[in-house]
Amino acid sequence: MKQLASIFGDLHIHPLYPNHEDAPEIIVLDTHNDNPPDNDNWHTDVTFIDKPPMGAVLSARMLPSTGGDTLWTSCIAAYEALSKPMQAMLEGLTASHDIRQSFPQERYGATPEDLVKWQASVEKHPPISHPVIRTHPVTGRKGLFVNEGFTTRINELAKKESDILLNFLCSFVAKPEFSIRWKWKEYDLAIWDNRLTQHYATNDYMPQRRIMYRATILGDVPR
Ligand SMILES: O=C(O)CCC(=O)C(=O)O
Ligand SMILES: [Fe+2]
Repeated sequence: MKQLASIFGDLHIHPLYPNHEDAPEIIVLDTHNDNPPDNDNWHTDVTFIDKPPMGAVLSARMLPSTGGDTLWTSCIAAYEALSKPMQAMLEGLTASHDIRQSFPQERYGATPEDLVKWQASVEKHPPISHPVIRTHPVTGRKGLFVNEGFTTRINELAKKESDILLNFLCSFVAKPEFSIRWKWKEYDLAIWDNRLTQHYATNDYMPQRRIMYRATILGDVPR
């Protein structure tokens, strides 16, 4: 899996998710009653760094008897469905992305040992700005580049304006018209372009266990 992902580029080592003992580039998402899922929100992976991932590879290693589907949505389709005045208004705006929005201290810094790791990760990853409308570096198509997982603020707007607009944009991308839903079979492997997509891991299988491995491929600076 690591070799497959490496074909596309350098791999990211996640600062907070547990990784595989033999390969730090492989994230192990092992969810069960004592470690409930936290990817049940729409997000683009790792937008809290200056070069967010261009893609990721996800492999299903242990599945619940039902549930645990993953959905992906197109931020290009969402952008193209916005009215022209809304598209024009968003052009040129930037937004802040913060690791703490998806990796809060309450969960990832709960023990003294975790807290040290969490504090170091947060220090290493201060909030970062990216354009609200991004152009895909390969296709040249524009798409929405804000997500519920990490985006905290549209920088140029008043806080209340930003809150309302982010709320709208982050729910708009989730429309079924822009999305697909994957029902996993064991050892299925998904490869996605993370630059202008978001995904959502459904949390509907507790108290069953589900294990996924992820490799994350570094990308370029969003423009
Ligand atoms: O577990 C899943 O289905 C997806 C989890 C996720 O958000 C990810 O691997 O980036
Ligand atoms: Fe994700």
